[in-house]
Amino acid sequence: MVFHYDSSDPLAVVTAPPPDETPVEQAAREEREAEAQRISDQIDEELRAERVALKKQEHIVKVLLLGQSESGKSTTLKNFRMRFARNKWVQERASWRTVLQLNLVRSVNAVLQALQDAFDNEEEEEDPLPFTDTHQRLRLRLLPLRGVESDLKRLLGVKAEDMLENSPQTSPRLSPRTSTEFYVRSRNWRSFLQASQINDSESSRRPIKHDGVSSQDATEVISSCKNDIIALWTDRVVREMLQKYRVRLEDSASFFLDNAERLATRDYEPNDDDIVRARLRTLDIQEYEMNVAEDGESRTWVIYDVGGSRTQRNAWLPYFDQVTAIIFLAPISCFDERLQEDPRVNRLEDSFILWKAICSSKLLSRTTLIIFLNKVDVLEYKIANGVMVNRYLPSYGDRPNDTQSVVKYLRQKFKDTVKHSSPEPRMCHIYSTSVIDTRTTAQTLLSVRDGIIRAHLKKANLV
Ligand SMILES: Nc1nc2c(ncn2[C@@H]2O[C@H](COP(=O)(O)OP(=O)(O)OP(=O)(O)O)[C@@H](O)[C@H]2O)c(=O)[nH]1
Ligand SMILES: [Mg+2]
Repeated sequence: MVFHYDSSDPLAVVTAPPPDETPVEQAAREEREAEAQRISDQIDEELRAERVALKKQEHIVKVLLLGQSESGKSTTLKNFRMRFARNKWVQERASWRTVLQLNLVRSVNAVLQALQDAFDNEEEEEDPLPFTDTHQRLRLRLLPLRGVESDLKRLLGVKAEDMLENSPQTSPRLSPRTSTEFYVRSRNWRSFLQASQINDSESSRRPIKHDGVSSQDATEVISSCKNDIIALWTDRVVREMLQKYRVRLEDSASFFLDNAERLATRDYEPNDDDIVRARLRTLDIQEYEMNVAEDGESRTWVIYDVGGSRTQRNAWLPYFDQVTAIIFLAPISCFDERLQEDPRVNRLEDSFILWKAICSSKLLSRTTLIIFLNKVDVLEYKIANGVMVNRYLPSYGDRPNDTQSVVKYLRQKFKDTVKHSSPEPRMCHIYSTSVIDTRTTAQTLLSVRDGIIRAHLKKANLV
């Protein structure tokens, strides 16, 4: 660009070329000016792109799943993916096989450990359980599953030192649970499996080999133990033993054991109901992007799944910024349970403390809040088995000891917390859920989607 001197513009004199400029100087000046213009255009272009990106960001719906450990966050994420990212979900289905085999084997080993401890204890009992040689034989025949548990963990990327830390505890009388939870870095396990897999289009069905361990060998051992697993789990004395010692197995252990006939076969392929039961503790923050359609329009949703145990909660804060909605998972069946990481704390109380902190956060004052009163099926089971809620929750008083009344009571408590702790008045959507029930959860998620979108659009219009 060349500047022309215009005496009518007082500023033109400042930018005008010197009157005695030589042709060489003029060429150099014009080159400098062209370069300056190029840089200026580039900056404009970058700013424009940034604005477009920001605009796009505004359209992205960000959902954060929060709640204590084992509340059902990852299970809710699975339901989201199953409903809104179906193709990818179906592609990944087979890769859950190793995780489900591990869940089954861990459940069997937990029962075996309790059995061994009971054998030792019963010797001193006045009225011992009627154990027979069959029980000893079953225990011996199922011993190889210990090795299979380590092998499957290794296939999923668990390191040797972590296995030691996560080995079963010994005394059912002293510990409410027969085994502490194992973990794999859940973001990595699938890539770890795939890296160990033979590469071809049918890879998910091919045997996996890693470090001298083969998934085929593990599957062989599991299927050869199938009848013994079923015999152990359906044995009357073993059931009595579990009750007598109040052995608390992991939430889905009975599901895996009830389904051993199907899970412990050579050609086992997981279905959706199995996968929502599969347990892998989340240790880091997982981010899943999916396209969610509503009224013919598709929008990008990013769902963040966090680890819920106390040591993981510091990592939540950075995600509070810019989040559209929070789905808080409160397992209402856990009124008689304690936190695994701090056995002094009742799990329901921990959920209320967390919920109060979320409601009172100024950073989240404009975030849509949704709460899932989860594990209603477990609550129902406990009540059907005679557990009295007011024994653990004195404030429940003499209200009826039935599921509906407990849900109603707790729903009101969570609602009251929103009202009393939020910095400004706000709505909160409350659902009672059992997120292992994929059909009913799919309906809930549609309602959740509509609620989030409505609030999102309303907020966008107000800005
Ligand atoms: N019966 C029953 N089991 C459930 C329900 N929701 C979750 N589970 C089971 O509870 C276990 C824990 O669920 P997760 O979704 O892994 O829990 P989480 O909140 O992600 O836990 P962390 O990753 O440790 O923070 C899994 O075995 C689930 O299948 C429910 O509504 N009913
Ligand atoms: Mg999780």
